[in-house]
Amino acid sequence: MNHLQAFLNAMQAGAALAHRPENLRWLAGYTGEGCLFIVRDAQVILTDSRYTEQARREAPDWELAQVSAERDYSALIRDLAAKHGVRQIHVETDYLTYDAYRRLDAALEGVELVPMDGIPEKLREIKDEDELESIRRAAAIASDAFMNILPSIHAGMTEKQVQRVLEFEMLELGSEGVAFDTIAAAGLNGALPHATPSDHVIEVGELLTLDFGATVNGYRSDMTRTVGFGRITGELKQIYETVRMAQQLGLDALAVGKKCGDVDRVARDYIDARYPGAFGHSLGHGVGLFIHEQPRLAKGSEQILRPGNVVTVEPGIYIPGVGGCRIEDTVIMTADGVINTIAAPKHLIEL
Ligand SMILES: [Mn+2]
Repeated sequence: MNHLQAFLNAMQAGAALAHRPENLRWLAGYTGEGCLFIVRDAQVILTDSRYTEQARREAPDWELAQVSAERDYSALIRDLAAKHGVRQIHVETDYLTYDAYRRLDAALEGVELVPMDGIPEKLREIKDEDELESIRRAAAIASDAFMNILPSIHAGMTEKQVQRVLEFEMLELGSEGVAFDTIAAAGLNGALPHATPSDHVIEVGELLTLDFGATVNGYRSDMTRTVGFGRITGELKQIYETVRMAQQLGLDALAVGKKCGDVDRVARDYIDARYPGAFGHSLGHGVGLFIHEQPRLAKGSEQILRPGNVVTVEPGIYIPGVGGCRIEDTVIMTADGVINTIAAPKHLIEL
């Protein structure tokens, strides 16, 4: 079943207006600007002249409505709603700005705006074969890029320099761009789970955490590796091995039918018993067109893992004044088990 069909079924008889770029791509295969008007017997891309040819190429089955100086988005939507007898229309209230919502509401007199309630996002939790293939390719690019740059990164470089080398390599290998802002955190900066790469010069004896991803067809991958420079002391080594074991326990706990919260607990308990309070964030999250999607491997989550889910497993230990470490893979849930899309090794690499 294609995405549009699944969406129409989930919407039942409802009409919808989609604005979120990721949903335009997911529903129509269209990557330009504009919005989608969707009822069961008509699907229309609304855009301006810069994107009409692109829309024809990317979404040949969709009708096109072009805005102009005389007829803006509000006018086009009003006409479409009237033509199709729409009395109620689902909109992405979690995406539209307050102003955009008010404009729509004013333009659509007599039509009730109702929240779409995350229907596309819910459906997107289960990836189809094409989506999984894009994610696997994005994962392979990121993993290969990491392995490729290891010989050229060394103490004396700054976090920003390592970031540039890594991102360049992912682009060389075919990534459309970075999946999210790369994290490169060395030494004491490693205690910040979401550190921004800085001009900090990496020193011998420090750990460097690299959290990064590639993008293929709009789909993302997510991985983290922590490497050491020179000889790593006992304390940091201990932290590293604890994270590595917790990550393996998390991976081993994954299974279709299991509660997300139960997977989180396995890795969390292992770290909490050794480094209480040092692992603050969730164990993992869904990945797809967004870098953070459902399902989340989070404390107390009752959500059940299903075939086609793609999730990260990324425990970490963060200790102010000491440093930190995180190890992360992106994995695919299948009925027959778990496929780890990240091939890069996880033993402590000392450069
Ligand atoms: Mn992640």
